[in-house]
Amino acid sequence: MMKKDAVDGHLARLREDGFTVLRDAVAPDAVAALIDALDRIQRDHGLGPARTGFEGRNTVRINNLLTYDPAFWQVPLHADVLAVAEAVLDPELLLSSYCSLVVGPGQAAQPLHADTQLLPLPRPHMPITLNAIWALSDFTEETGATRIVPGSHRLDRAPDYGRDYDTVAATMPAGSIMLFDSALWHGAGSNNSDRRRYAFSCAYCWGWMRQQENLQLGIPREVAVTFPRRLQELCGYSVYKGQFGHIDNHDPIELLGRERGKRMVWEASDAKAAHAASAAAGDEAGNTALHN
Ligand SMILES: O=C(O)CCC(=O)C(=O)O
Repeated sequence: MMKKDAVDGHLARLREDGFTVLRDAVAPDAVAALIDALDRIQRDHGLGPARTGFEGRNTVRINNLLTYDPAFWQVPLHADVLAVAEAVLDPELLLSSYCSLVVGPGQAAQPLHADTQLLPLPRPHMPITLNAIWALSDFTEETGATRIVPGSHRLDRAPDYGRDYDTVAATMPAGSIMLFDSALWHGAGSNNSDRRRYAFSCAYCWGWMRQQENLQLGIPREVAVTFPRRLQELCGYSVYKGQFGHIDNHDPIELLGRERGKRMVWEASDAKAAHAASAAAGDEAGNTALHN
């Protein structure tokens, strides 16, 4: 479990620079197993590069990753990433999107963007989504480390599409995770090496927001029932503050066969009022007994 001081350090860097890096966050054997799983899934499912310039025609992105292999479940559940994400957002956060980013040799740099720039919010704004880029390969200038504009999450605009800006490469060794505020200007770098650059993007948003990927429809129920409870909640089988996301006054986690989920806010208010009334009645009885 990450110590509070360490969480605070990451929060301060996120506020100031818009990004922070967790070093040695993934053990080398876990990194190797995840790369093997990505290669196997790509082969077994005959998956190929993306079909748009933005996604990269020499970049393999596997969306809806949780449906492919339990090996991928651990990624959104990374304890240290969640500790920081919950501090930036809150513990009722959701998984917004989760995909692989395997940038092939020769892939040109991706246009700079901010992940939530299409949302009609005045900028700068509070953090609404926190992205975690998992480096499964060494992220160097040559292999196509993500390019970023430090501090750009505090600007009042998003970048113009396709324009060149001064950027820095978010270099980090394999096993590191870069967390960044979704308002930060960034994009995959060009891969000028002869190796594939393996990574994940795993983004978390507030529980009151619409997720980027529709995980409740995208993940078949028979797969979702096998997830650990926390992963089910992250995927949207949960309610925010006992209000947003309910189904007929019930927590959607119950649709996955879980025991009673969270109480809805209305029921909780009644329970609170009943508790207060019985406490007051108890006091009255106690006071009456004292005075007799
Ligand atoms: O691959 C990367 O380094 C970043 C990818 C990215 O920002 C995106 O696809 O939105």
